[in-house]
Amino acid sequence: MQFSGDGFSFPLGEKTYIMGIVNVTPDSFSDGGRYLDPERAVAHALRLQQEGADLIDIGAQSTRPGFTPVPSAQEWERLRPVLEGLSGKLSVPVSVDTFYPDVAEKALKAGAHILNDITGGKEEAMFTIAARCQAGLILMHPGDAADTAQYAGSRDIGQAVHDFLLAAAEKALAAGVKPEQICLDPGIGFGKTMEQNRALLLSKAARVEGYAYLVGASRKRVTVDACPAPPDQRVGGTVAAHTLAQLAGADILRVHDVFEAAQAARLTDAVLRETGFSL
Ligand code: HH2
Repeated sequence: MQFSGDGFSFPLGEKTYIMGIVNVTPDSFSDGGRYLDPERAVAHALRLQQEGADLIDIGAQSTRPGFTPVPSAQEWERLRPVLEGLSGKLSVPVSVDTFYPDVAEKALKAGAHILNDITGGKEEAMFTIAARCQAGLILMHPGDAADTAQYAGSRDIGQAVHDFLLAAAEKALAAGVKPEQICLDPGIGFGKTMEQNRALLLSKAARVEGYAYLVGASRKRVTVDACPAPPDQRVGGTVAAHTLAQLAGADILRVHDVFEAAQAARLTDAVLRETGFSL
């Protein structure tokens, strides 16, 4: 199995891939304002590649709880100089964190390979664009999905997320996206209780067979809920979250601290492979 599309290919089951985060935003919860300047964002992306990122995710609006959406024109004005600045400089693929079809289309033309849609394909145009451009398509279980509200605790949350993601993948297939272009994501920290977030980290039920699986827990509240710390001091909890996600079958981890995440993921990969351990 692989996660692949035009210009990129990740064989699955061989290693856990590290997606480095570049937030071109003034207000992201953990690093808002640090990389709003395009030159700093470009330099950060190149540094993350050097630290071991297998792909780079560029986002231009914060989606932290209670966020106010940035209009698509403004989102594109933040993304454009960064994508242009990275052109020809990166050897790893780029994904763009957007739920706007017009931004998605422009970003793919400007060199991005993958669309990262945190709404799980609310705008069906995302499917047709991904199909036409043979782009990767990450579909995340969003915070406003009505199906999670009925699960007060952790019980069955994995199944609810699974069912939403399967339906999203099937809509993408119907629009002509190939299975290998699709990557599914349980949306840790999006509209879920702390108990649900914790359960999802180790949930094999949430993962849909036949598709790549991405988990994004980096520096999120779930990593330090029992032991509060500011966002730049959450690497310990983050690495523990990643290890749990690897046990549950994550293929890609979306991370801020690439060096530390890659170091830990390589160890977990090696132990799981050499011992044949599985839950
Ligand atoms: N989490 C965030 C943003 N985009 N995309 C996917 N596929 N999965 C995630 O878990 C995910 C995501 C939120 O984290 P971050 O980008 O660090 O913060 P902010 O939204 O405040 O910019």
